[in-house]
Amino acid sequence: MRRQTASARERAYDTGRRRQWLAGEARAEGVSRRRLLTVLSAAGVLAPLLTAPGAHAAPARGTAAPGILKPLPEHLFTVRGTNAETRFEVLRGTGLHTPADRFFVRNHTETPQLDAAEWALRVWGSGLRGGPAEFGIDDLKSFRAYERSALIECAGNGRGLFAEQQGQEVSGTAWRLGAVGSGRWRGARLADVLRAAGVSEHAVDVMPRGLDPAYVDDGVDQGRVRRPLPLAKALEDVLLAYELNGEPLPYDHGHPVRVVVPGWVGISSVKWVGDIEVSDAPLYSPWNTDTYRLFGPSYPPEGSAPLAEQTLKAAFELPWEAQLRVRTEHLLTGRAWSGRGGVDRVEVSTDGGARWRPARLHDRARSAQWVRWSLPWRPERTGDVELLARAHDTAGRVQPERTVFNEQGYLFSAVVRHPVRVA
Ligand SMILES: Nc1nc2c(c(=O)[nH]1)N[C@H]1C(S)=C(S)[C@@H](COP(=O)(O)O)O[C@H]1N2
Ligand SMILES: [Mo]
Repeated sequence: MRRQTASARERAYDTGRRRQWLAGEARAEGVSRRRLLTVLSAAGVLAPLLTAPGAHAAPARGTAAPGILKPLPEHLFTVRGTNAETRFEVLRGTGLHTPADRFFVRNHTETPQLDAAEWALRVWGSGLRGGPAEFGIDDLKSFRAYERSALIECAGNGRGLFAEQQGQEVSGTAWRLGAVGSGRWRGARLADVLRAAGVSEHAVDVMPRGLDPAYVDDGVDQGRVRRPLPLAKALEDVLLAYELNGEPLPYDHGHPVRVVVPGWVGISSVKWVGDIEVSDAPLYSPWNTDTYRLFGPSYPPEGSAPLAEQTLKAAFELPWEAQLRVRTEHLLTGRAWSGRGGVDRVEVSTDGGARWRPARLHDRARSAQWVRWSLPWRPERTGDVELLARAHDTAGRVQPERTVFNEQGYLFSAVVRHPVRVA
């Protein structure tokens, strides 16, 4: 119930910020005029002249990921353009947290090799009581350190299943379910840093920006990766993390410092953060206007409110089209997770969805974290089968049979039909 209030709050907030924009109070560098007009038409003042943006070409699938520094052996990763997807089967037996060598990478451009000793975070903007403040890595480490276990999951995780399972074409990287990883993050609380920087009572938005190169999409320079967070979330549980699983952050995951926004879509967790604008007026960037909203026939022309919480998913720790031996007992294992509350029930079907059996859960339900589950299965017949796992979360949600279409293929949440061959 509390969470429903939170999403209602998010909608009200979005409406409020649009009004402020119309009053000339918002800033929106790098947001196309066309997109802003669409967003603003939702405030009811401008007529909805424009439709949602056209589909972008899907990035080509390659065997090397330009710009990723860590090794990407084929048994651990599927490379998709500038990104690398974790093969879910290699999470089997890895524990709650994903080892850095198999943590998925989502890069808009390329990993910059930054030197922690030279790095500094600049906090600036109209939402501060005074001028800008700067924090080096030692300053950041002098704040009380917090450790938080949290998933990072791309909003497009599972996107490939819109086509594969629902026959719907969407734009963007066609991930299966491996654009998610779990980390033990250590760092300073963003709230503490903002307070030290002198955040004022008039601040409404906080926008971290990465130090990786500017993102050019279809020939349009969108500037550096940046996305506003409402101040309420920024003060709640966001970290400026400098460690992953007890080690300094790896280059590809934001070294020396990244933002970690528990439970929210991955784009919120800006890597290689170099500055944070604190604003007394709403901020827009292409990452909360053009993308990371839901567009399509079921949504308003300006799209849904900017995406925040993650959805609900379950996955088998098995290769896609795994070969399993007949008349042998197999221990099916997997993980299930939700951006709202935690997962407290997982059911598995080995007959295409006719009958469901409860899986055993190995972790307690926790927010922004997955649970591991298992179920023994002895297939008696040879042939192709689809295995299904269905998660329920503590907010009362359950995975549906289909996900409502959106053009950019975000927040896939339907029960996945995982193909295996029994031989
Ligand atoms: N600076 C910067 N931050 C970024 C990105 C990026 O390209 N540049 N990608 C975002 C997206 S879309 C996701 S899903 C996560 C991925 O985090 P990971 O690469 O550590 O798994 O980082 C987010 N933060
Ligand atoms: Mo993402």
